[in-house]
Amino acid sequence: MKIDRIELREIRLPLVAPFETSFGRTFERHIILVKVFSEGLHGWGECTVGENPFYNHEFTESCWTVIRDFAGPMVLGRELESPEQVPQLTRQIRGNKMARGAVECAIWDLEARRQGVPLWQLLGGTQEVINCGVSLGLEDSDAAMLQKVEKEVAAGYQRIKIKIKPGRDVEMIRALRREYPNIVMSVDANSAYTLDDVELLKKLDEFNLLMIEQPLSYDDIIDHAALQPQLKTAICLDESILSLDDARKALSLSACRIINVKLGRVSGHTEARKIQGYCHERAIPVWCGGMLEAGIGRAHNIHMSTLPGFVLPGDVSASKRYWSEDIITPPVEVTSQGTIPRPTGVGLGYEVNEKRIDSLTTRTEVIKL
Ligand code: OSB
Ligand code: MG
Repeated sequence: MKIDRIELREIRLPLVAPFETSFGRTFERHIILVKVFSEGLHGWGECTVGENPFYNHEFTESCWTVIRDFAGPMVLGRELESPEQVPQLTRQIRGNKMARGAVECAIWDLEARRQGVPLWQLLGGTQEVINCGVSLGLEDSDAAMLQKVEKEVAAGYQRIKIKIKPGRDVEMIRALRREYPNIVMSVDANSAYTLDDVELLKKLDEFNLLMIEQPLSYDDIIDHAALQPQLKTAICLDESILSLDDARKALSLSACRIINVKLGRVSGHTEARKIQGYCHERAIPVWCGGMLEAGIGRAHNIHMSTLPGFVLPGDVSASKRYWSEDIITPPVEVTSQGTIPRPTGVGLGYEVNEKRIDSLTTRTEVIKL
């Protein structure tokens, strides 16, 4: 296949409720969509980057520039035998994986459509349903937090993840555990702590958590390796893992016992699949993380989560938790068992609502031969 045209657009999509992590609060998403064209067919990707360089170094504006000026031109007009060649074509770009991953994911969708198969099949997915959890943003009060937990437990989600930060950690989790002693619960600090906080982090061991996600610096492996043996609870790395090499290093240093895989953070399906394969061989559980994706990114996450290494519930939840109306139809829905059946249609298996996308678009750019 040869990519003859790439359309970029930015859409703005308000969240149904603000989402707060230790690094800030998001009210409205600014999302870049990538549509790649080849021989009369097309594929869709979504750039899973934040609006600010607060989760990692990338942000919407940096990705727009990197895709438009570098990643897009590097794949345009190239004869591709497989989407797995895309990381090679863009390897000259250092970092900026979310930008590169958006293009790579679009080409995977295109290839699945070209072959007339669902994307999960092209990727080698084996699971018929994927297991879903939710990620709950910070709230000012424990009462508000409890209410959100109650709602999502009732909806059937298999795991509840709570965002924490200094001052909203041990006592809040204690309060939630008092009401919900038996649910599968985890916490995510988004790098809000340092090794000076070991005593505080040890207190979390009391609460039978499935994992503590990314307690220390976003770019650290070594300090996590010092922390893990001091905790009973498994550490899960998110921000620190950008590649298979990072996963290998983290595991060989025992810096974590679980890995969160995010498509954008690791530059797309090719690398995500390598990480899950490596972990699966070693019985290290992985799960699919989320970046407040709209429907296209959400759909890519669903397909990735059918791979055999994805053994823990992911942050892949229903569209309606974030959007009054998604950009795909039907919206992503989750069963009362906390599962999503794998899509049956070709490519992403959802219809992209181009009318809605048009109405949300704030800028467009066409890259062509
Ligand atoms: O660390 O997993 C994270 C959202 C934005 C940035 C980082 C993270 C998150 C989430 C949300 O936890 C997960 C979701 O999309 O539901
Ligand atoms: Mg995280």
